[in-house]
Amino acid sequence: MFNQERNLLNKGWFFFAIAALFLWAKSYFALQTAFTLDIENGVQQFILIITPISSLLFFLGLSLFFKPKRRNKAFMTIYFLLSFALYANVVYYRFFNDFITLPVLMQYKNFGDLGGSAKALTHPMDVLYWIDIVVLITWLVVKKTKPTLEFRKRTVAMIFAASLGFGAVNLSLAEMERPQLLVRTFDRAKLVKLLGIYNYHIYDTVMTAKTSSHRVMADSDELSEVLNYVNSQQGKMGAHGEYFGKAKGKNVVLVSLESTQNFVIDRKLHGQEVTPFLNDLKEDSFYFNNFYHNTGQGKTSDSEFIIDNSMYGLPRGAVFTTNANNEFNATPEILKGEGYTPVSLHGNHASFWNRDVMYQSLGYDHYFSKQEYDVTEENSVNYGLKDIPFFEQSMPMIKGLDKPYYAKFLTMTNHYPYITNNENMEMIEPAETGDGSVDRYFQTVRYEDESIKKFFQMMKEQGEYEDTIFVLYGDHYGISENHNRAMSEILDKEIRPFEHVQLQKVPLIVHIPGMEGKKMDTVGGQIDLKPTILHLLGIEEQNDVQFGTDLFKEDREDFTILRDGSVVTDEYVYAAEGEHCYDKATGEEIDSKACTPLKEKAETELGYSDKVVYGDLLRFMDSEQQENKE
Ligand code: GP9
Ligand code: MN
Repeated sequence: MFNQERNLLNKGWFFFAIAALFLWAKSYFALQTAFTLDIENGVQQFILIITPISSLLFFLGLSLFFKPKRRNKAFMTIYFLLSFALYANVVYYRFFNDFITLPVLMQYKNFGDLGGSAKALTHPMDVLYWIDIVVLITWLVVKKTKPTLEFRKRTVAMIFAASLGFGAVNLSLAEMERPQLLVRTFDRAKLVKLLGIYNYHIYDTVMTAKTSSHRVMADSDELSEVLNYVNSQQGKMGAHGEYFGKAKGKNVVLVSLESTQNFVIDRKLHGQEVTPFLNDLKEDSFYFNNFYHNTGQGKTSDSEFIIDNSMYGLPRGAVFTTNANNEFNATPEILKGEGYTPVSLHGNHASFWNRDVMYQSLGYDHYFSKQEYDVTEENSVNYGLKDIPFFEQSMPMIKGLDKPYYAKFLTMTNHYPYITNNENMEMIEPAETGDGSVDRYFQTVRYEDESIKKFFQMMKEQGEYEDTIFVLYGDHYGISENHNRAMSEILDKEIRPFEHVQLQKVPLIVHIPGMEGKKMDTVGGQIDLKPTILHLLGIEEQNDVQFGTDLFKEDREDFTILRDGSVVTDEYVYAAEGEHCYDKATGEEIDSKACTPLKEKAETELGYSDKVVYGDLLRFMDSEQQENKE
């Protein structure tokens, strides 16, 4: 028989190792089977294998700091909590197709939804998530003599060193796979895929703590200060454009043109137009050729935020992920109050950019996301559904809506790295700069243009066109500074900070059936779309924090601020990076003093906007309005 001393089952380290193995196995099992993580390559597969290790060694290791008497209990409690976190996500995912976040945990509503169907959401196979706990407890009880968890200091140090090592490898591989993963936080599925479920929760906790501390410190005086600023700005409040009410009661269709910059409009490549349909459309539309995106790291989600709120995105991260539970006064919510049905349509996962949560805060009635489209290998590329099938499949969805609707269509195919996966998609030869992304960009833009053409055809054929106004805009740049060499070849000029700022122009086409087109030179940005749209529909804003102005207003100030602090007016271009000041008409660099007031205004305005978002100041709006009435 075994000597007690030699029996492995009595060894603390053996127990620890087996438990860690169990926990790793079920975490890996969950990552593989319970969530849809779209593993794309061998590196990601490898990440998935190692990703639970660092955090489970770390957390289980914490139990070793307890007094020997308490250690077993501490160990099992931690083990149970980790298992519970894992299983809770598995069940939550079955229902919401998303991962739990702390703010969501605090929103009892979500769990109310879940409550009724919790039973239906558990499967017999789920026993696998719990059976290990039974085994471990039995082990501890049966071997009650001395299943010691007595570790030498050196062993403890090794456990934490291993945790750190695995964590570092995991993080650097993740960063390689998705640069700026932690800063941008665009997608929980991506975070879980690249960091694992436990690290994801640590990250989520830190983020939540950070944003909620800002919120706690804020008070309503700060809101008054911001309102004073906004109301003192020229032409902000109650200033109507010439077209006020001209589209009263019409449906509104917003089309977000993914990564579409204005330089593609009217451009020819190999003698062919890159955007033949948009070029035609703009002739009988209001076409704004001095229109800029104001987005930051939140990319598409920032553009959505800016357009619906007339406030800026954040200097770091995306409002959609950091402050999704704030109080807002967004266009969808306002329009809902006017009898509209606000919806968003997009062929990517509902949780991407936290849209599923944020859309509720913005007042959308429904989000038609990937789940509701028929997405196959063939009809998708890159992030999801290709633009043409996206518009085709969207038609019955919007036809089924109560009118009038406010429907936002987010295109996706023209997204970095600009991939086509079928010859039919390639309607123009790529460019020949030798920079693959830039070269292919023209092909995917051309494809996007075709999809918009089809969309307009279908809207006409199906009788949706006449009663609808169309607002098409580029969401943000597509070609970053990393591609300046190729871009200077395309544009046939050097890309200085001046040209860089000018490249942040995106197309804006406002098409109102039955109304004649006009080229609009006013300098503006996405920040101006909320008042512009509301005014077209004849809706007055209330006492509201909005930083933009109606683009149709005759004497509006030609002005827009980019998220990096750059400013464009009719006279000047101020490039924040390197603090260069240029004469807008000639592109000549001039004395930076000319731009100083612009620079200061940008800092003030962006600062106020950030204050509102970080402090969740709009929650004080009701009391503020009350005071104003008195
Ligand atoms: C994905 C799409 C692209 O849903 O919005 O996001 P982006 O990377 O452009 O922000
Ligand atoms: Mn985008």
